[in-house]
Amino acid sequence: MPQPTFIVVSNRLPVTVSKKDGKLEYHASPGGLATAMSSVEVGGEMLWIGWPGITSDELTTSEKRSITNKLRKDYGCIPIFLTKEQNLNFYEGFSNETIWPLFHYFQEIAEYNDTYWESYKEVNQLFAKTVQKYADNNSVIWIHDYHLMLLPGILRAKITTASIGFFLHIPFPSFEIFRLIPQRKELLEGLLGADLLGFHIYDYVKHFTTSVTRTLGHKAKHGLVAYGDRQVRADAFPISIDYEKFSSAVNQPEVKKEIELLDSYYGDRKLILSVDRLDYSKGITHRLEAFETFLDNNPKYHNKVVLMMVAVPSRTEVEAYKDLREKIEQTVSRINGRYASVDWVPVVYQFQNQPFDKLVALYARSDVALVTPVRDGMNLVAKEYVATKQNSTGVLILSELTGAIDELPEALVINPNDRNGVAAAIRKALSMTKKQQKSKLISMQQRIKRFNVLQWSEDFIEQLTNSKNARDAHRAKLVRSKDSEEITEQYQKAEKRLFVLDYDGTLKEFVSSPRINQARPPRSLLNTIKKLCDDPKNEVYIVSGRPRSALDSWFGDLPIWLIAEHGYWIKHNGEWHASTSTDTDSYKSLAMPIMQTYTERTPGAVLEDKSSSIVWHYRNVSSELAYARKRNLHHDLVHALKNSEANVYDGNKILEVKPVDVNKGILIESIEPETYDFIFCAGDDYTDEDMFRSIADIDYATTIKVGLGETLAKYQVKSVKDILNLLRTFGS
Ligand code: GDG
Repeated sequence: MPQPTFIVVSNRLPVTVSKKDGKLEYHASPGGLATAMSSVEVGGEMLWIGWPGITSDELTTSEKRSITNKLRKDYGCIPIFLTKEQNLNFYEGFSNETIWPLFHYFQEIAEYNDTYWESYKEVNQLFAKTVQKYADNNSVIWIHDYHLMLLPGILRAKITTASIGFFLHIPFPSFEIFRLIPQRKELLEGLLGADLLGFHIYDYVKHFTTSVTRTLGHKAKHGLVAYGDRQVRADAFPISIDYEKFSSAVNQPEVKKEIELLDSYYGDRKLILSVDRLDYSKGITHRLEAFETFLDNNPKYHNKVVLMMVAVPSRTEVEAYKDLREKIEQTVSRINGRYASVDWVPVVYQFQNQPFDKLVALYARSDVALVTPVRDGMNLVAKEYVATKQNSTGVLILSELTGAIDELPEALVINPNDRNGVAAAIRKALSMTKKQQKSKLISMQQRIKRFNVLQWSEDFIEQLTNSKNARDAHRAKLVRSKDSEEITEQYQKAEKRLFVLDYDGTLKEFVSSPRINQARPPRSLLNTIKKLCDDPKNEVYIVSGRPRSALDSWFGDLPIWLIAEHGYWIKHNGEWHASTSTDTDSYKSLAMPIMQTYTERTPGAVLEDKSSSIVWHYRNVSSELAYARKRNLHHDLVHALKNSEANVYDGNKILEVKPVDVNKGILIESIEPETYDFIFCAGDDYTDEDMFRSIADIDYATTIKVGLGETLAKYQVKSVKDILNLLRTFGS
């Protein structure tokens, strides 16, 4: 088999193309992603697809061709050329004026604009088209970040069995924030096209799965989302840095030279460092104001401390960034105006990107790193600062609203909105002993070193491969024509055959109401069952959660066994009898009033009172309300029934209270499966798993789950239609 192609897709390529005096230039793009990818091994070719940082409006056709050739040949990259307009509406617009602010909890500045959204869809389609040119069903595709949230879904529809992973580099906000975006449904459906979704920390995973459940109504448990015929996994993969690069850089002569320069300029003044892209999520003005408060409260530090503020230009065309820049510059001027003296400027502000050597020298020389985002997916600056401090001292002050806080709890933890708290942390940092500083640094360094960016990418790819293997294993259970022939052959050879068939969801598609008329078996189904009964070697059981009356009215004329209420009632030769002596009244009287109250309070919910159980159906309740009500009802019922003989079961859009000793597994054991030489048992939900488990070791038992979730059954089919087709092969 050919090796899979590994494709990385991100908005920006690791190489940026620019044009100077009519000549094309190629530079490495900033950021650690390229390093992270350098170690990934999937055996086959690796390609990187993305935008090279220059719009097609600025290029001639022959320049585009030349860029395409060079990027492919020298860098393994495939460029996607965006127009100026797409850059404006897709990148600056939907990505950076809608998603970015909202996902960082700046809902008041998020723009909801149809043109932005149309462009976002268009560019995601454009990316998909290019990916499709290079990918096939065997490929491993890793998509990065919030610009491309629709891409997994678009690709899944085209290349159905490729391994698709997605990593979000920014926070996934809580559902209350996420729900504000009008396109929330489309974005989630797009993401769910992936097999594996990576987030920096578990909080974001939880926010994502809650949003899926409450927006789309799909169940999510332990990060696993059951989505159509697939399972999508969401998990935390905290991104890290190239630890080796930062920890060893201080020894390089160029960096040493820069440190000497800083030393000669600042002497023994304390340096407080602030480094970020100029972005409102980074809390830069909060930082400045806290520093001002620190100066107000601590005159003894005047002339002895300098705040070195590096703000890297970012998204300079977006209005909010222009406003922020102005505000920062005004605040810097105010502070310097208030405190500067002939030989002291308290805030040194640089609105420019620093070369790597200078950046590392700043990390190395600074006594304190002041990292105060009001929201940050992870924050790599904090990790880089800690990694650079080899055999030296320094204090990290870190906002509790960054993802990095989980791995760097030894930092002085601050809330960026607490101006006095941050000022107090600066003072504390400046007065900590060298020993205290070292001990904190060492603990943090050990942690980051163990899990650096290479491990991060390897871990993600490994989990992505595992997801694919799990999916393949899942598919391996699907009944193919060869399996079908084998089952029919066993059937033909057998002398005494048992059929145990669940009804709703197995022999008949679910209907929106539990009412009996809608769920009535069609004539074709009755004929199929009748044909099975016509063979004297066959015994047929229809098992259902429904009440006796429904089964009587549907199948009363057929010579079969009927099992009602999941095994509580059994009918043979015209007589119903209960399979247990549990006193149903005692637990029903506890559960009924609670379930009635919830039904009245929940539009769309239906209560079904069976003789042994009570079922609360929420199939027709809006998914958000269903989520909230079901959780609370489950909790109240478990509490009320804790000393009773009944349990609460969480089924397919139902909650059911039923006796502990009634289940389909106990039922099938009572039928004495060992007295048959062919068993065919089919079902679709959690109650049927008890049957599958109870006959799992019998080699002449064929167990089949209808639907593609996890199962103990030997085989699976996708739909009711498939199981009926299989049943029709018997006796024909
Ligand atoms: C996003 C998420 C998440 C900064 N100034 C200079 C410079 N940098 C480099 C740093 C660091 C990177 O830029 C900044 O990374 P951050 O993680 O701090 O922040 P974002 O750019 O917002 O990144 C963030 C990250 O994605 C990864 O998933 O952690 O939460 O927002 O590496 O060193 N590099 C140079 N000169 C500078 O002046 N050379």
